[in-house]
Parts: sequence; structure tokens; C-alpha cells
Amino acid sequence: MSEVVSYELNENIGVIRVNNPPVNALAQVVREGILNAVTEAQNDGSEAIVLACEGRTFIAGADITEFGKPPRDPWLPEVLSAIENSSKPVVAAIHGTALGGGFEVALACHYRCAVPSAKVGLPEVKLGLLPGAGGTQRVPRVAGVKAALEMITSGNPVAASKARDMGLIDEVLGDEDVCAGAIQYAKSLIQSDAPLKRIRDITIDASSIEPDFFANARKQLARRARGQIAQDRIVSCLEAAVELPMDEGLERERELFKELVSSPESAAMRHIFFAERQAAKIKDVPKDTPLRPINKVAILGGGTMGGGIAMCFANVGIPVVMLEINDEALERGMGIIRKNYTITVQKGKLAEDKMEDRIALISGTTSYDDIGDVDLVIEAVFENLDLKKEVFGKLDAACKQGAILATNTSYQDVDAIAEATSRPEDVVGMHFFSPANVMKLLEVVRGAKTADDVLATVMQIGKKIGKVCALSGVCYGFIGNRMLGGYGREAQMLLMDGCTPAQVDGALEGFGMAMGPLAMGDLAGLDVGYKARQARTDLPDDPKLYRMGTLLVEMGRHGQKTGSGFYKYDPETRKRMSDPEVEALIKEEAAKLNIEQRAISDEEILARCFYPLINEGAKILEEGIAQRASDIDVVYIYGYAFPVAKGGPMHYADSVGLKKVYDKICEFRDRYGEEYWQPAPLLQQLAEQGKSFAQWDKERGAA
Ligand code: 3H9
Repeated sequence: MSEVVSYELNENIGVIRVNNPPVNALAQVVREGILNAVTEAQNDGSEAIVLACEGRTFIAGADITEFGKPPRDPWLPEVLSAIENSSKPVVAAIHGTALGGGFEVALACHYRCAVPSAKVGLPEVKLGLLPGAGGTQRVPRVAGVKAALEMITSGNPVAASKARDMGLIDEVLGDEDVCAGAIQYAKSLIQSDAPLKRIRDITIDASSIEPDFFANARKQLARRARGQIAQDRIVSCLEAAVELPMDEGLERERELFKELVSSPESAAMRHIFFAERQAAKIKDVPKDTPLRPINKVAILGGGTMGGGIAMCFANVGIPVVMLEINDEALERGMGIIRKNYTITVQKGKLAEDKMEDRIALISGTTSYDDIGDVDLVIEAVFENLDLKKEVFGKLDAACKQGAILATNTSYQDVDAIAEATSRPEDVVGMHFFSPANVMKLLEVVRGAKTADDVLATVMQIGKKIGKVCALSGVCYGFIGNRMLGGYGREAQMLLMDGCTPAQVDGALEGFGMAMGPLAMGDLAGLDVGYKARQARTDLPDDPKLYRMGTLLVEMGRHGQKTGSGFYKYDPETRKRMSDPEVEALIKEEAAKLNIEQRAISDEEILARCFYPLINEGAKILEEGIAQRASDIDVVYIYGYAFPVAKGGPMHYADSVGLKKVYDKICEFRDRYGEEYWQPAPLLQQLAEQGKSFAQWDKERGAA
């Protein structure tokens, strides 16, 4: 027996236990251990076999760190065959999350039982993969093809009771120890002479599938998961499950799994899986730093941002008090929250009584006296440094000792805000993204004096409210918004050089961005950027810079809210349409500035827009504003809808090759000027050494 898998006889039940913390992933030793145990159990006095796990969960899947390395025997399907062909019934005892290869192990067992809190799922698609050990062939056989399609293409887990209703598990146990419950269940199976149920023996009734079912599924999925091939391959596997005998279906699944596991998409998505978990770790803050308890939160400002943040806490049962300047503003804020929740209820994503419970957790006040007892306060008032300093002075006076004072500022100097208090060690940035109740990113901004336990607590509470956290140092715009500058600038410069708005956005959307930067400008309001530019003194005095954005605002075209901007919008459907008037204006302006317009390739559009991001990212790394290149990727995936299948801007740069990126930036510098294109010294250094950002991260070690 291997060290991580034990086998013992408990009366007439053979019990296999997996113990491979933290999540019992199916590393080679686990696969080998299970295979040996099942083999041993064939020849002893057992009448049934229970497969259970130690620790917090049943097997949570294949060991993702093994992908991309040479495979080592036994491969998982071999282990599954041994289980399925066992002469004695094998019962999976599920607690925690049986995911991916872990759930596939359970599906190869003859029976599955689970504690009520357990969940089962096939999340491979979230890693750009498909279930590669029979999941695509067994789930449609027990739960039907439609349910299988939904489960495997969404990757979302299913709770135990629903899984039983779907036929995915046989028995929901009581709240007892899962292994003890499973042993009892196995004994009852022996007593009732239960047959050796093998999912592979079930035949799918092909006539129950509409003729265009798979074609429609492909179309829908192509829209939902742009640029990802896994969804399409999953549909192919389900087609095989309907059309082919089990073994041929398994073979097809294996073939397509192999294709995906070596695809750049899956490499990028696996990178993000680990990057996301790394980002929450702060290199110089010890893991065992004691946390401050957070039992009550105050939010300052009941606008869209403040309301969204309040919802995040109420959603996890933490009471929130919202502070506004007067009753009217408070009422408006509460109204927005109710409206947002009502939409969620209407979409069927929240029960009405749950909505009322959550709203009941949010109270309002107009007095600082009412926030003296909170453990965390998040300021979300207007973006003005003087106002924020004034607010923090008041917080300092009103809040109890030990309370964490956080600002949700997007641009302001967190250190200057901290200095407005007598306790800068308690001050931190918590930069949410709009809409705060939806967007997953939380940039945690560390001030010069922020205490370690404040950072550790904020990272932990961020995870609790469902956010992916990344640490940023203090600088203008922090990681995400600071990098964005060149991206938006070049999108507009490209117009002067000969592109139409549709061409710029089309190239970036083709790459996988949810929305191109010009359409995004129209959505956010072109006047927002216009006003922000007016307040800046550091921009080069260059008539082509943001020329179209400025002209359009001055023409009253502020974007979607005025019905037109870079595009015009259908008043009913809000559908965006190219506007010949804008296209003519661009030509006219370029002529005025003596810019010779030319045909521009999609490749150039991508380079012009993304390379400034990457270049600024390199500067951010060098300055220590971000801890790791992979943290920057996390910020862009979760805060700016960068396509996960590309792994974030820094991973994307690595996949292009840093030398190529650097050379192109030098070419743009020579063509467009140093004020816009100044290669980051770190980028130059890595390019010259033939290294990647991933290597740079690795050399600096994990947290
Ligand atoms: C698959 O199964 C393919 C098969 O179909 C076919 C094969 C032929 N491997 O998330 P946490 C680490 S594909 C290696 O913070 P939680 C994780 O990096 C796989 N490591 O905990 C972290 O490490 P660290 C399909 C893994 O309680 C630590 O465990 N399965 C794996 O918030 C704790 O993780 C999945 O995609 C793994 N599979 O959530 C499931 N999983 O401490 C992926 C986790 O050093 N896993 N780690 O940062 C999850 O969704 C969550 O980890 C889980 C626990 C819900 C299980």
C-alpha cells in the first residue's frame, strides 16, 4: 500500500482510505494506492468495499500540477476499470467536494453515497479541459444527455440532494461520519443482495435527443465561451456517448482530452487557477498572522459602489450599516440595493425570503455615532482626496480601537488618506470593481504603514465574500487602472492612423475581450474620461492624443447614455451600430493633422493596445507595486474581463515571447515617439536574457 492510501478490513467491509492533503488530488501515488487496494480486496474476506477520504474532502480531481509533465502509470482509466470490474460492490463515500477525476472515480463505483453537505461536479471546463476519465460517458448515462451537457459545460457543482434526484448518487446519508455511514450503507446493500450496478451498462435512448440538439448546443456555447475550444469538444464527447458503444466513447473522450491538455488555452487557465490562489498570499506576512474578527461592517456612501459592497457582506450574513449624508441619499441607496436583489430573484438565482433576510442585515444611518462598534469600515465616497481625508479624520474619531479603516478609492493616495488619521497602521485600500456585488476582483492596497494583521484580515474577508484578492502597493491607479492608460490611448490613436471603431473593437473582441475599449468608453460615458483628462497635467501636448474622444464629447456624443459616441445605438435594443458620420469625421481630423491613414492589421491592433499594458505591468513589477507577474494576470482576468483562455496580459506576453514584445515596443517608440513608448527596463532585461515573466516569478519564490 502507498503512504497516502490505506486499506483495512472492517468486519465484512474492505475500507480504502485516501489521505493526500489538502484536497486528496489523484497524484500518481494515490492512483497506484487505490489500484493496489482494490486488487487486494478481491482476494480477502470482504463482501463489499468502501472508498472514503480523510481530511476536508473526497478526491477533488486529478493533480493539476501533473498536467504537462510526462504521464506516470497507472493512468486513471486503468484504476477506474479495476473499480468497475470489481467482483464485490464498491461504494464511494463522499464528503466535501467530489470533483473532476474525483467524481469520475465515484462514477466508476457501483454505488455512491454522500453526506448532505457534499457536492459533486465536473469543473474541468474551467481549466480548459474535459472530464478525461469517463465523466462525459457516464454522466449522460445516469442523468441524461441534457443534464450532462449543462453540468459539464458549466463546470458548476451540484449539491447532494439534487445529485440524488439526478441519479448521480444513490443515497444521501445522515450527518454522521461519512465513512461510518457508508459502511452501514454497504452492509445494507449486501443484505439486500444488491446487484453490481455498472453505469457503463446503461444505454442512452438516442431517439430522446432532438436532431438539432448538438448543433444548437455548439452555437450557444460558442457565444458564451468565446475563444475556448473545450466546450465544443465536450459536445463531441456527448455525441459519442449517444452514438458509440461505451469503450469507443471512452476512446474518443481520451483523444479529445489529450488535445485539450496540451492546448495553450488550458495552459493559460491552469496558470490562472494557481495564480488566483497565490495572489491571496503576501510574501512577507506570515501565514499564521492572527486575524482581527469581522462581525459588523460599515459602508460610507450609499451610491452604486457602496450599495454593491454592502450586498457582498449581507450575502454572507455579515451585518452592514450604511452611512450617508442625509435620509434622502440613504433611501436612494437602499432602493438601489432592493432593486439589485429583486433582479436576482427575478432571474431565479435567489429565493424571495432569502432576499428579505439579506436586506434585513443592511441598516442605514446618517450619524458617525452609529458606527462606533463596527470592525471594518469601507469608505466609498466621491473620488476627491480632500473629501476622503476629511472622512477619515471623522472615522478616526468615531471608530473603536482596532477597527480596520478601508478606502475603496480607485486612484487616490492611500498613504495621504492614512495620514489623516492617528492610526495609519489600521488603514488599507479595498478597491472593489463595479458592479461590486458582481465583479470578482478585490485589489487590496497596502499603505506604507498598513499593519500585517490588517492585510491578512482583509485577504481573508475578501475570500469570504467571494472575491479574488490581489495585493497592490500605492501608486496612481494601483495595478489595474494604472496599466489601462496606454490601452485606451492606443485604441484612439489607431483611429487617427486608419482604423474604424468597429475594426479596433472587433480585433480585441476577436481576441476574447468581452467588449472592445471604444465600446467600453461609450458604455462608461465618454465624458468621464474627458473630465479626468482635463484634471491631468502630465499628458503630452499632442493634438492627436484622445482627439476623437474629446471631439465626440464636445459634440454632445457622450456614449450610450446620449444614444451615440464612437457608435450610434438603437434606442430600443441598445444595439451598437457603426456610424458613417464618425468614420468620416475621423478621416477629416486625420487629414487636418496630416496623418496619412493606412490599412492596419488585427495583429498591429493587438500589439498597439496590449503591449502598453504589458510594458506598464513590467514597470509595476520592478517597482514592487505587484508581488508577482501572475498577480497582474489575476487582476486583469477578474477585474477587466481579459480572456481567461489567454491567461492574463503577462502570461500572454510570455506566450508571444518577451523578445518579440520588446522589439515591437522599440519599433513603436521609433515610429510614434518616446513619450508614449518607453520600454520598461525589466522587459528589456528579460528579453535580452531570453526569460519569461513566469521565470521571473519563479526565481523570486512562492509566498
Ligand atoms: C481533472 O480532474 C481531470 C480528469 O477529468 C481527468 C484526468 C485523466 N490539483 O482552492 P483551495 C490545491 S482536472 C492540485 O485554496 P478551497 C490548491 O492549489 C481537476 N492541487 O481550497 C491549494 O494549494 P495552496 C478537476 C490542487 O478549500 C490547495 O489545494 N478538479 C487541486 O478553497 C487548497 O485549494 C478541479 O478543478 C488539484 N486538483 O477549495 C478542482 N485542487 O494551498 C480544483 C486544489 O498551495 N479545486 N489544489 O495554494 C478546487 O476547486 C478547490 O481547490 C476545492 C477546495 C473546491 C477542491
